[in-house]
Amino acid sequence: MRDNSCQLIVGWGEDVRENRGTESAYAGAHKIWRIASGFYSLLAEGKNRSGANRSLSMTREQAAARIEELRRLIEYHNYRYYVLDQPEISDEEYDRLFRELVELEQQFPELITPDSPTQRVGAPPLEAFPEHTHREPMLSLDNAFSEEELLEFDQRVKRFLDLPSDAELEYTCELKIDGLAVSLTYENGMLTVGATRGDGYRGENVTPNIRTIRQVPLRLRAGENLFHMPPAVVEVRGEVYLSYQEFERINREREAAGEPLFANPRNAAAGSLRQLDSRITARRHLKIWVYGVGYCEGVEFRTHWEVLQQLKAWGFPVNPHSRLVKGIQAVLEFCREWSRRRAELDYATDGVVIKVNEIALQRKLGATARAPRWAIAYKYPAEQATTRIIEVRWQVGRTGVLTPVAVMEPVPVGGVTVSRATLHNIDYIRQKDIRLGDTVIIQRAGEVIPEVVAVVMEKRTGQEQPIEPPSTCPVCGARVERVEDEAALRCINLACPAQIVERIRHFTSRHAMNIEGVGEKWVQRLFELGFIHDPADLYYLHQHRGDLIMLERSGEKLVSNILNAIEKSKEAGLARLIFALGIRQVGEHAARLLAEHFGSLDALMNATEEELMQIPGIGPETAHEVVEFFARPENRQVIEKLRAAGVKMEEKRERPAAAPFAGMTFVFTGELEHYTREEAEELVRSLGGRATSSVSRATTYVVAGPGAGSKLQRAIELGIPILNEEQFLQMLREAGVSPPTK
Ligand code: 9MJ
Repeated sequence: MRDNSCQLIVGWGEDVRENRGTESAYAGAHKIWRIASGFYSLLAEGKNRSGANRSLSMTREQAAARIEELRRLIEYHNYRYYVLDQPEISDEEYDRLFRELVELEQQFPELITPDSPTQRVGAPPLEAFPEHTHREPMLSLDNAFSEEELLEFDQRVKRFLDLPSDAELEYTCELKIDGLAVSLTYENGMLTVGATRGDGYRGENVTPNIRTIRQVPLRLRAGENLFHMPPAVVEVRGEVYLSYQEFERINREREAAGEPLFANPRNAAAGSLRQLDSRITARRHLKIWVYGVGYCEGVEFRTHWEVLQQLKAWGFPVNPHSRLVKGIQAVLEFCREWSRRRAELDYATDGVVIKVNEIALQRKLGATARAPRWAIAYKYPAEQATTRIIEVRWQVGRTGVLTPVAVMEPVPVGGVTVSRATLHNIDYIRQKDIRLGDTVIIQRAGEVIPEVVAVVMEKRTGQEQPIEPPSTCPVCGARVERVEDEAALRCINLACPAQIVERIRHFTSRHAMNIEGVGEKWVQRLFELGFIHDPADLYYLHQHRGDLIMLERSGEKLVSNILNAIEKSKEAGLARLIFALGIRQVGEHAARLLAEHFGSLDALMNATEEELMQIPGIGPETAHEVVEFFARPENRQVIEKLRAAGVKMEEKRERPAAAPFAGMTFVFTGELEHYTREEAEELVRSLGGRATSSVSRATTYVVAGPGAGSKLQRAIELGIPILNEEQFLQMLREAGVSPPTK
């Protein structure tokens, strides 16, 4: 791999060069001339003389011109090598150009700019990643787990677009890369930000790490196929990944160094992209495939296929297996082909992404709060393997639920060795008649925990033992109760050490308060040693600094890092704090809705169930759990301890509370052109309103379309305002919802 630049700049000892064979090692001077035609004449000289000698005699202006020339040449050759895989010059020639640039920049450091190829090798470590708000949200994709679900998607799209059910739409099919979604912002053609997806709205600004990915252009190329000048601003979306080869190399090195291994390439890529020290990222050789644009100012695309071609012309790697097809049958063919052929690839894919090609149709289809309606991710069938259950352990979660986990003979499944799988709950065990010692089929799909799916009955020997649920908690010995209407067993002891540890662990976890360095082991240890009893105790750990340093496998630096991370987390923000509290039913999404609606923890703590249920996206169960949680004195006590420690409990509301229809009741009658009645009712609810089927004095508006009958009559009798569809659409627009254009 052409990575010697690292050694040149910081002098690392490790040799990460990979000999790519002689096909690339041909003299390319004449080609450089061609590329640089009209611009430069210094290169030939540079080959005969040392760059250092020459630069000594250069004026600043000459140096600036040469620096610019070298940057363009180096980026061009990076592009040939890393994106096209068609190098034009040998590694030695490339090195010479690079070295010359380094020397010139050393001599004229004021000429170093962020888009210089020398800036790809990693910068000094950051304290933390700044937050980055995406100009356009990075939505996730709905999934299809079977061909039937793909056919349904196709029908749904056509229904929405008012097309006949046998119409053949154009779709793009792209391999679904199993990596990490990122957004790269270019302003006037220059890379300014590289950010992770985060929650879709806000991610982490990991620009120094993104820069280390050689395939990422630091400036957009003005390629031959260029249709447009670089847009003023464009967000380019893609997936960062690690090749299997690189993943294995990293794990071999980690093994040799006695470090824990990464479970799969995706985790390794995530770990690498989230390195605060980008010099470490640079050594991991991340790669990227880009597949779309988010916000884009000044360029209009007609089709998604055109977007992909433009991305290629700008110099990005676009997966060569992407295909434009007509009709859903051709999509199914593509999916079948690649679920067979995925093993040929040197990177992990977990499905196929299918997108409606025409952008005008994409606009008409729009998006739900979660995902676009014009795209779907077809997931390859789960991978399965056979192994034997050796033991069953009952794990106690943070809410006390006991989950049976099968410990099995290790077995590879889809490239990962699996030795544990969930048995879900006791009903599942009974239904499948799973016993200790059974040979079982396990499967794993994507990120979900491996599960036991069936017993291989032919392998039964008669020695297998039934699996019995414990009557007492395996950790604290308290009584175990069956949760009403659920298959779950729960340890009733809120003070159960396993529950406490899990609650604190959840509190510190990445999507919660994100306290780095305080993972499973430390939480367990600090709890066992009596330093922490609840999450708030973390913020008082600094009082025990001396004791902590004296612990085994501890030390000044480690304790400082931990205490700093804890201190920093005080500013994590309200949404994270609400999620971190571990209220049942309140996941990340609900926590964000609550934070945006209430703006402070105090306001949330005083909310009633009715108020909570008014928030679009918050249902009665969640509302109930929230009120229950804050009614408990022990929870309020923890919150007061957090407050006293200075944990931030308020948040500016960046988006208005999304309940513009709060207090309104709608009745729909007759046909609507843009929505089915169910869709319109759902929309009203999502905006905080109510939708009912009969007209009464409590009705705020009746929306009437063609064919309206008795409900319209009743509305007239009662004097209820009647809206036509266009007036309703206008209300939606004012509420920030753009209706599908038909
Ligand atoms: C992946 N993961 O390869 C999308 N993706 O498009 C491709 N993801 C995507 N497209 C819109 N090829 C949202 C996500």
